[in-house]
Amino acid sequence: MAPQQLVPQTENIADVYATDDVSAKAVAPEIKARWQNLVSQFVQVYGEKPDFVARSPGRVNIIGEHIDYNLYDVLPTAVSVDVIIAVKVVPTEGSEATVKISNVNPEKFPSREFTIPSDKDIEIDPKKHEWINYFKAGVLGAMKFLRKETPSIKPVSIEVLMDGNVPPGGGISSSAAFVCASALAVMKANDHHVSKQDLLDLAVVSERSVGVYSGGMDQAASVFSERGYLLYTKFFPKFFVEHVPVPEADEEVTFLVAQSFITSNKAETGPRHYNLRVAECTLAAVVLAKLNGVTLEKDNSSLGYSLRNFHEEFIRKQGRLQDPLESQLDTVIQTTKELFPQEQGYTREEIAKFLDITVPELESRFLSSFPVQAERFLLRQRALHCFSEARRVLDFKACLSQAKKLDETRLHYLGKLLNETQESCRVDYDCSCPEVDQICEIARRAGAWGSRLTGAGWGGCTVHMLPKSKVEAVSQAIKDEYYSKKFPDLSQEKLAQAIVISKPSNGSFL
Ligand code: NG1
Ligand code: MG
Repeated sequence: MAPQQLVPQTENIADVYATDDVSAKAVAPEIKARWQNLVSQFVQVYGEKPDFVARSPGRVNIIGEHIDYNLYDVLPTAVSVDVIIAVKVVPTEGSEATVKISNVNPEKFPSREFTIPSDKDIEIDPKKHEWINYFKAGVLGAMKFLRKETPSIKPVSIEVLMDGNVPPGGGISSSAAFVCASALAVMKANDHHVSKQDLLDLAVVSERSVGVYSGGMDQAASVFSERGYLLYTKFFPKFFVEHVPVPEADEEVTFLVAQSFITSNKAETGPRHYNLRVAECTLAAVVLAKLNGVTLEKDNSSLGYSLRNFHEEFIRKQGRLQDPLESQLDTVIQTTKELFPQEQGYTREEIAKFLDITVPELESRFLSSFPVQAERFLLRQRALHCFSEARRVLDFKACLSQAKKLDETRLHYLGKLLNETQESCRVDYDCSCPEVDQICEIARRAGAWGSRLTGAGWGGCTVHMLPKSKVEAVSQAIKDEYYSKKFPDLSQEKLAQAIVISKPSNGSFL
C-alpha cells in the first residue's frame, strides 16, 4: 500500500476539528472543551500559545490476541479516547536541545525537564517507571529516524503539555497512543512531515525501548485507523492494512469495552508476563523449524523468528503455498501437536538438544534480550494458541467480508469465535485471570454474543460484542455483579469510565 500522508500542519488549532471530521460542528462538546482546556493550560504553564497539537488514539483489539509479534494478522480498531500533546518550539539555550514537559494533571504526573542529545540516542531506564518514559520513547524513535535522513540534524527545543484520557494499564493501549502522539509531535516540531508508514515503524521501535518486545498492532491501530471501520492488519510478508466495515444487522452491532481494574506490568519478566510469551513463541518457531528440517531466515518480529515464518517455510517445503491459509494452518496445528506432546513444557536442556546446541548458546541466541526466569517453556500450548488464533482471525474476517447483512446465525458465529479466543487465552496462553473470566461470563449471561479479554491480558480490559438493545443490561450486570462486589469503594468518576462503547475512530493526526 502506498504510504498515506498524515494530515498536514494547521495554523489554527480550531482547524484540527475539521480534519478529524468532515465538519467541525460534528465535534462533541466534551472533545472541544478538552482541546480548549489543553491550549489554555498551555498558556498558563508556558505563557504563550502552542504551535500545534499532535493526537493519537488508544485501540481495542477485536480479535487476534498475542499473535502480532508472531506476524499473524489481527483485527483492532482505534477508540475515541486518546492522547493529545500541545507543543511549542522554543530557542535552544546552551548546547543541547531541551524538553520541558507537563501534564494537565500535574499532581499525578509531575513536570519534568530533560535534554535531547544530538549525536546519540536518548537514555530511557525501563526499570524506572516514569510517566515521561513514553514521551522519551517517542523522542528516541523520532530522532533515530531524523538522524538517518540527516546525520547532522540539530533537534529543536520544545515545551510540551500533554493530556491523555486512555486508562493506563488497561488493555486499550495507552502506551501506543502516548508513544505515537509523542513521536508525531517531535517529528513535526523538527519540521518533518512524516508518513503514516514511517510513523508506525518508528513508534514500534520506540515502544520496544521501554522494555516490551511487542508486535506492531497497537501502533498500527493508533496510526492507521479510520472512523467507522475495523483495521485488518497484516504483518507478513510485509505490513498492509485494510479498512473493514461491520455489515448491517437487524440490530446495530456494538462493541463494549469493560475494564477489570486489575493491572499487570508488561515490562516485568515473571512466568505470567508478556516478554516470556514472546520468548516461548520464538523458541517454538525455531524448534518446529529444526524438527521439520526447514531453515528460517531472520524476520522483522521482535526477536527475529516468528511462528508465521516457520509456517511459510514449512508449507513451502510441502509445495502447498497455493492452498488456502485456513488449511495451511490446520496442517501446522497438526504438526505442533505431534512434535510437542509434552503438556508440562520443555526445559532449556530439552530445547537445546532439539536445536543441537548447548544451553549457554541457547541462552545467548534466544534468551538474552531480557531476563527470562522460567524453568519450563510451554511450547505446545503457546504455538497452538497462536495458530488457532490466526485461524479465528481469518474466519472472523471472512464472515464480515462475505455477508452483506449479518443474520442471527452469523452474529452467533462471530460471538463464538470471540469466546473461543477467550478460552484459548485462558487455557493455552495462560494470559487471562479470574476477574476477566468472570466479567466475560457475566456479560454473556446478560446477552453478549461473545466476550473476551483484549490486549495483553492478565487483567486489563475486556471486549464484548452485543446488540445495541443489550448494552444497558450488560453494563448493569457487570456493575452489579463485578464492580460493586469487587471494588465497592470505586469512585463515581472511575465507574463512569469503566465501561465504554467502542466507536471505531480516526487514527493519528496533527
Ligand atoms: P496492550 O496490552 O494493549 O499494550 C500488547 C502489545 C500488542 C499485542 C497485545 C496482545 C504492547 C505495546 N502491545 O497490547 O502488540 O501483542 O499485547 O495481543 O505491548
Ligand atoms: Mg500498551
